[in-house]
Amino acid sequence: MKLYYSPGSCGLASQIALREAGLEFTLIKVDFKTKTTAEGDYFQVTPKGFVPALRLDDGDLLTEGAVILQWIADKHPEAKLLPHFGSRERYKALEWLNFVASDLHKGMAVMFSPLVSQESKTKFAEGNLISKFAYIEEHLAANDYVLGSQFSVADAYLYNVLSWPPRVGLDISGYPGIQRFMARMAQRPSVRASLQAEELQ
Ligand SMILES: N[C@@H](CCC(=O)N[C@@H](CS)C(=O)NCC(=O)O)C(=O)O
Repeated sequence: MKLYYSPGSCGLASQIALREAGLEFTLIKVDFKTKTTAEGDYFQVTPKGFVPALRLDDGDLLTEGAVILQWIADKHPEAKLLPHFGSRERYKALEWLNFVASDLHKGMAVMFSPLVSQESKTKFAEGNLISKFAYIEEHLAANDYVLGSQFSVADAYLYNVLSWPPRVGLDISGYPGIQRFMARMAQRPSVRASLQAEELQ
């Protein structure tokens, strides 16, 4: 398998999940500016031009981070990366994956956009993102992981996106539950290895 990524971007969660599942994979770095990899034109891999993308051993390609995470978890149920199909806990996990993908991830993406002025970013953070952090804080103040005591791929995604605020000048050090969660995640061998592989440590 090949995971297409760019250092520090939203492919980190997929890499963490692949490692948690004990899977073999090759990392292929995508240059966002040129949309190329060592293999050539990234648009030939996916016309979306986005990471993450996972090339499966049978040649098929999966895109959309939250979907890649579910595929990894479902292909390797022994790793217990998601609750089983049909259970109430499964829908709780999907609820979080969806929240991280649609609200948090894309909200944070505004903060990185060269199309948005700093003034608008500051207003957006105050009017949109702070309430998201507060919601997450309330949950993590009472739970070690998104689903309670058990790690899941939703944690990988949440950790991934919550590592971005300091990069855009958003201070989240005042959320103790989030800080404890980030520290807990940073201890996992899968996370350490992924950060190292992306040369972020
Ligand atoms: N809907 C996609 C969005 C993925 C996405 O936003 N990827 C960003 C990095 S976090 C990207 O590839 N950006 C390319 C660019 O900015 O040129 C998903 O959830 O996987």
